[in-house]
Amino acid sequence: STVAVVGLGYIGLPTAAILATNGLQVIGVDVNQRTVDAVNEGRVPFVEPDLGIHVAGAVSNGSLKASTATPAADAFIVAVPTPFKEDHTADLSYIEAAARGIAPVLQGGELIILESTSPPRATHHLADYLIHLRPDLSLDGSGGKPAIMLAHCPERVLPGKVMIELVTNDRIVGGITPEAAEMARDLYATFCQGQILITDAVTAEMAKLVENSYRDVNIAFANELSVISDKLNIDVWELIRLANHHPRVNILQPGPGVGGHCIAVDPWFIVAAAPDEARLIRTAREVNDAKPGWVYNKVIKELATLPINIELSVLGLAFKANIDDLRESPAIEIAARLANGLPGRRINIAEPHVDQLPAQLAEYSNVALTSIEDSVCRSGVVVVLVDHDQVKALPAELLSGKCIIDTRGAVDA
Ligand code: SAJ
Repeated sequence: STVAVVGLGYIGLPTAAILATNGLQVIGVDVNQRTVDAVNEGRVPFVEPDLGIHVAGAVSNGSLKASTATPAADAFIVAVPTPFKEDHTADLSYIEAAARGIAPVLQGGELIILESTSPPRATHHLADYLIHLRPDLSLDGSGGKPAIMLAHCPERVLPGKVMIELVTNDRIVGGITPEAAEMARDLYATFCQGQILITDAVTAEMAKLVENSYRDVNIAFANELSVISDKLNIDVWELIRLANHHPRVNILQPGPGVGGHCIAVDPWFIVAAAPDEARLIRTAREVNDAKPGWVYNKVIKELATLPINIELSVLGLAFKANIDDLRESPAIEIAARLANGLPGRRINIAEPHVDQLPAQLAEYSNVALTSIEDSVCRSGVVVVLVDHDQVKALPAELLSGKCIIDTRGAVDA
């Protein structure tokens, strides 16, 4: 059978490639002609380990093709962005655009799966929108009209381990109807070795949001502890290490804030759906969003009494350790505020995973990109923002005598 995967990004392209290498005929659909051309040449337009081999193999044996037009197919997987708007509600316009592509080619009997992380009831919204575009079809065969099968199957893969986690993770499949859920389960069973758990669409949507909110709330707890510990003048890392010896306590690690495209976004979809009830989830977001500003103020305070020729070292820009992804990074936010707030003081930024400063920092003449060692050696104050392995490996001698603000507990000071 044939599957059309709409949206060839970080989730859609790996899913298309896995389906194609497991015996299905797959057409990847994307609005971006360059993405389509790249895939048709067997190339991957972004970095993800092992994805290239899968795409190249599937394209060369003819099981994967890409197109800007949505073709007729037995199943459709929608994996388009669902960013959040200024008011923290989700922007469903990409899902609606995907639906406008799918609607004309439907005949009845097709399976349509929404994979994008979505606010509660987005799958119902997609279903209703498709029926609005195609009033000759139904969701359950009512009125004698042919049915289309709608389901939500949220992705849960960790960037950097996508090709492994796609196969090994358990999957949640939520149907608008039980028949839709069963059809979706059969499709994922072609490549998923984990358990496939069946539920309704809204519960599946919430499960994904809750997983990331759970992590956000727990990181907020750690971040709040770091601020309290600073006030009480105790070492938060020792505090957490000791408390975690309790058999039922497992506190996460504080940091400069929460970055990435999921954990800092998804909890807002729950808050938007239940604003009066989601108090803890909202507060956790606020605690984590406040952390970069707190770190900034702390650095400014340390530097206030130091002569202007004492340089500042900033270690790490990525949103977490050992990746090159700078988008939505609290480290960038802090570095940019420091660059702006410390005119005349030289700031030596080290980020071993990039070879040029990102746009947010490039305009400042007081900022330079350099190596970790050089950054530390020339500076009197060192701010650690990312616990890259190279940062953790810094020898203690290099750091001795310097003022160190370590937001990750990464260095041995
Ligand atoms: N962080 C801390 N302290 C910690 C753990 C993380 O400050 O103890 C920070 C990180 O530095 C980073 C942010 O939180 O800035 C998020 O990093 P992460 O590793 O927790 O998660 P992501 O964003 O890379 O991926 C998450 C994963 N979700 C969960 O672990 C519940 C992944 O499985 C999801 O598929 C992904 O979000 C997604 O796409 O939703």
